[in-house]
Amino acid sequence: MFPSVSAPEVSSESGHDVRTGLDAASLSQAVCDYLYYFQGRHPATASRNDFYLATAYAVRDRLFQRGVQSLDALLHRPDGRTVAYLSAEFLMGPQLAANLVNLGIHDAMREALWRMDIRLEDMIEHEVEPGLGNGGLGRLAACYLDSLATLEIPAIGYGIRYEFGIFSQQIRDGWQVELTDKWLHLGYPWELARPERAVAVRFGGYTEPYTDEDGRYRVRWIPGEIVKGVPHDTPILGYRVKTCNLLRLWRAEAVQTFDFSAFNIGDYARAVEEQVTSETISKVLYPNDASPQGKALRLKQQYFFVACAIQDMLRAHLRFGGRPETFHKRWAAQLNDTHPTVAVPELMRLLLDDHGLEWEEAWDVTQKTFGYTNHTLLPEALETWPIDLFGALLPRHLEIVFEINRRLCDGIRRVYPGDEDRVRRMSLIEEQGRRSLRMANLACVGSHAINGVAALHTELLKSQVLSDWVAMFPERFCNVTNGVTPRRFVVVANPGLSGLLDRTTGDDWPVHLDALRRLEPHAEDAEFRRRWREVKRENKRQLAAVIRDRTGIAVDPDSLFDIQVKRIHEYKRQHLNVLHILTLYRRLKQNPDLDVVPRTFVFGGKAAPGYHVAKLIIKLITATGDLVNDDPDVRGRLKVVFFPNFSVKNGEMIYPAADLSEQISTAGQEASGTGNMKFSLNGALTIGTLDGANIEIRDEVGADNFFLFGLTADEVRSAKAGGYHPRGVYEQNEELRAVVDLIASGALAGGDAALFRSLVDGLLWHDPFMVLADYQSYVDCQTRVAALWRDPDAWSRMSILNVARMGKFSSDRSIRDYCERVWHVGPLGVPTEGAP
Ligand code: HBZ
Repeated sequence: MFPSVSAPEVSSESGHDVRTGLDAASLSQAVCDYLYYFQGRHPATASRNDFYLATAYAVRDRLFQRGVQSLDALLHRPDGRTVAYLSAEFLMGPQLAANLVNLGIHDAMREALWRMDIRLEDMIEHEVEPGLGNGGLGRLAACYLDSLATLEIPAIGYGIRYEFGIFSQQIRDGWQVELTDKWLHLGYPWELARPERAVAVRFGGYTEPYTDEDGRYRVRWIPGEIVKGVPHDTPILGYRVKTCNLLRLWRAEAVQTFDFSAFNIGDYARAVEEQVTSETISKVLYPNDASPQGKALRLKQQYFFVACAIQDMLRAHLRFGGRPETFHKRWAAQLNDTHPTVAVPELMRLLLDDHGLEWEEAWDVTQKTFGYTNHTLLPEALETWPIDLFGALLPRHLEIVFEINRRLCDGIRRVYPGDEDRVRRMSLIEEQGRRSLRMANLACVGSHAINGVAALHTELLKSQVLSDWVAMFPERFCNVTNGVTPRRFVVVANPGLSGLLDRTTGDDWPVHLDALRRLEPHAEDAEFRRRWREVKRENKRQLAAVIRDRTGIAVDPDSLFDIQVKRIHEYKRQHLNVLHILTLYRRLKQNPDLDVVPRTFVFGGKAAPGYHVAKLIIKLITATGDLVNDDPDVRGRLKVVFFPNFSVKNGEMIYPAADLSEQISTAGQEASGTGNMKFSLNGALTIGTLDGANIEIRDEVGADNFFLFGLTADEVRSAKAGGYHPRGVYEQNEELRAVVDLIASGALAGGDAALFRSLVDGLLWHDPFMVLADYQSYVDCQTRVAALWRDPDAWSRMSILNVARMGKFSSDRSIRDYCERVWHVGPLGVPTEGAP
């Protein structure tokens, strides 16, 4: 253990504490010092980026100060567990504003910069976010880091420092175009590279048996390739607490074991080639959010960061006096989906081969260490790796996997004698077709806890995808409904609403979200409702200005902002939303004097670059906008906007401006959704199906305050089992038929009837996501939405009640659930009941 030493006293000539002071004078001095002495710039000639970097560095000092103190506190309490959140994605969003809020120095920094004639808002606007994730799963990891720190749970997020994150999306001629995301090009000030903590990661080669000095049979792995993992640390400060955790992302670097001068030119080139190959591992995030590609590089990425993480954890454990067999008493590791699941055989390998544990003991440690969170029921999204590919890259791991599987299958046969079908289903190896390793099964067998991310999702996991596992290991299963951080998604994103909430309920709601219940009586106060609407109106005005700027489309802030932002996917049914828009459009064409509620439909989200139907849906949306927006019969009453490049930063502008939140996935498909929570927390009403966390949101806010439509998950199943004929639905519904025919006619595609043909045929003949089946129910529900909108007081009342009743959906509650049900940890590592 380290002796406790006090932090260094640092002050500038002016007497302000430039490294740690939180007052405006100290901050101003700190920013200035960074400009001069770190960046070599004079304030008079410094660019906006120079100021941004200097501001960020000044904030980062204050974070690391707390980070060092947090580590020190941890070292003095070596008996508790630290959470390791293993995730291939962390979608952190911009850091400046969130860190200022968490430090409680937003106003002080504004004042500090103002003294230098700089606007804090410009700095915040200038920031480029690291898009190191695809969507919900990556953003959830970021919300959980925020909550872990806020709840003062020691934790590290482990992942990959992709050089290029999720592509940046442009819309050209109505189509998505992908551009490389160069988030590092102006420098990323929030991280600190730690080259001295680099670790080696091995790939390929072969294994050989040997007998150790005690005469025991052992295996050694002779790798074919070694790559260096260099950690880059970003401090994660909790809200108004001292705890500052870490996000540790690994960058792949070549190991330079060559003396280049000794090589001839040809070999030099080959050595450089090797360097390029090694460094490719952390180059780019795979932009698929559902169907895994089965590419060798992706498996390399997964093993790369997991091997770095487990080595890092084991190193810390041993350094502070732990023994390999007590690893699980120090670390609780969570597998964020199956992507990090190779951690299971990796920990086994280290314990068996490097530390000489017996199988049973190593297995016990491993199972007690890991928990597995499943995020999807989509069968095509369940990861498998061809055995030959896996074995070529990780030969020792494959042997360990086979042994895990042998024991698993023996166990199944003992419990279910003669049930070979069950053995086949639960086996880690898929024997049909190309033999492959089922990562979800590996995650299940290697974890003591398995959870889904919303109540319905966990139920469906238990009754469908993982039913065999529930039968054999029922005690492993639990639900942890997702949550979102109210700090980023309300305090930072919606200052207008935050101020009103502070004044009305007190200012503890960001950490005790249930306190928003105190709003309920104010729903009956007409003056309060007026102020509520004013906040929303201002947010809409701001979004309208941004929409104009980015798309050229003028939208009316007084219209109903009806918004769907999320990844583009058939199961999320953006095209159902389009069918409704075209229904309204047709009604207006037939009767231009029809009294319709003016609406602005906003869409945003990325399509996986290889997912053609999703890209066609984007084109359908933009084509609908082209048709509707300037039609004189519409008279500006309907506007359709595709907001390009949806990201955390753009989300922070969009959620606060929404009146209506579209959560319209086919029931049984969306594991949870978290956008649904972000919208509702910002006062949008939800139109949604009984899917994912929508169900729980509706339970909380009350059925009267939620626009429900559509088939239930059970009804979807039986409709499909009974032979669903979308063509019949089309034929029997005149308005639906007209709308589908409109799309098929080519009227949205400059007369090109072929453009949307595949989409239309898909709906008419297959419609796996029941778009046509839910159409009428959706349109009817939208009619109820419009009727309510005409009564602003009734709408505001519902909006207030939605916010008031969202307490459950704070990620703080989710993290408390994980601590209790999965990790058995408490603040500062104090064990809770059930700890191993
Ligand atoms: O995880 C999402 C679910 O679709 C959503 O319902 C849930 O709320 C959220 C958090 O639990 N899943 C994803 O975002 N999945 C991915 O992004 C993904 C990324 C790479 C993959 C597979 C899935 O290979």
